Amino acid sequence: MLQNKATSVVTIERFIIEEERQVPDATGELSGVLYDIALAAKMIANKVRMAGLADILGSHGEENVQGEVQQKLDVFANETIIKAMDHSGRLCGMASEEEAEIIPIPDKFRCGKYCLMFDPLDGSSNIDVNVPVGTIFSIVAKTSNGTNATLEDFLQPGARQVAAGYIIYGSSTMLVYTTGRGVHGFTLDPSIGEFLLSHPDIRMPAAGRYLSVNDSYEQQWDAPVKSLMRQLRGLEGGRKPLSVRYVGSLVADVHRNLFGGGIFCYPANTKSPKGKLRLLYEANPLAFLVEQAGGGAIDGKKRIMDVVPTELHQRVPLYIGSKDAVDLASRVLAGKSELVGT
Ligand code: P6P
Repeated sequence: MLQNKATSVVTIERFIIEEERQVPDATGELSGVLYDIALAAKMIANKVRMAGLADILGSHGEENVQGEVQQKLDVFANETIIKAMDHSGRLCGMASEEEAEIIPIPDKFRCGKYCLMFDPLDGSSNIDVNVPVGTIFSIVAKTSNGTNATLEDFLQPGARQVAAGYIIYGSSTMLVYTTGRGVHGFTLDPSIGEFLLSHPDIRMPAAGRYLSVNDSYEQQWDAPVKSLMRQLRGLEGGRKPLSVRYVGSLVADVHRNLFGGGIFCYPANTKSPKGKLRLLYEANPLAFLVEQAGGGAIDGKKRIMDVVPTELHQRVPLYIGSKDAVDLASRVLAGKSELVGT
């Protein structure tokens, strides 16, 4: 189903301002954070686009907090976002997948009222083989007293997000975001260095076409998960089988399903008993965006955006996509399907 296409040239800056004007008590601070994210995205896109040419491929050699070997582009993306955001006076702190602790705003800069959480370059292990990678971001308002953000400000349920989105660095660079007033997509025109509105009011098809899952973990799943995957594949329960599409890059898989409909699943398994994906800067922002587009996102037991975080880098199982498929997942994983265990 082709999404409605924009019919005139609208830059992301103009769109953000027009959205801001619809919010009576808007101060323009959130708009400023979104501009700054778009700027950082352009700088990262430029580097990612050239990755195959410059000698910045290969691992940076140092391990990040996840115990993963960092690609140099990971480091660049992380530093680019921090430098683009830390002096604006709109944030009171940041949290990154690449940093063990929260990132304070330097004393020389003013603090604002928002906290930014981000995965600077998700799926970066795909860079060397030219597979799309992405940046994911989530914004919440500070709730603690005092000027600088505390850990408490970041450990808010996803339902408290004021904005969220991602940038996908693929055949084109797209920025897709929501502030709770629908989901809108902007495509970077590199010839003028502008993100132009290309996909206003994105709606996720209710019935999906795609199943995105790494079933090399099948032996490590529990019975309800195995039954869910068999039902999604049309092997039991009489459902129309979904086509399996798995890139291994979260943003790419979710982006495709956003337009084509479908479900992305990263269940808990014996290797990752709490799942692999991160709640604060992967599951929550994508859940906000997908719900705004008419889809759903659960951890297998509850709505992702209702999970109360306890740690900055905590992991969750993730089932995200078209409402029809996520509702099935919810029933089957809660043991409400007669097929479980067959
Ligand atoms: P697996 C990439 O490393 C990532 O964090 C996500 O982008 C992706 O969805 C997932 O891990 C892939 O994990 O275990 O299937 O390789």
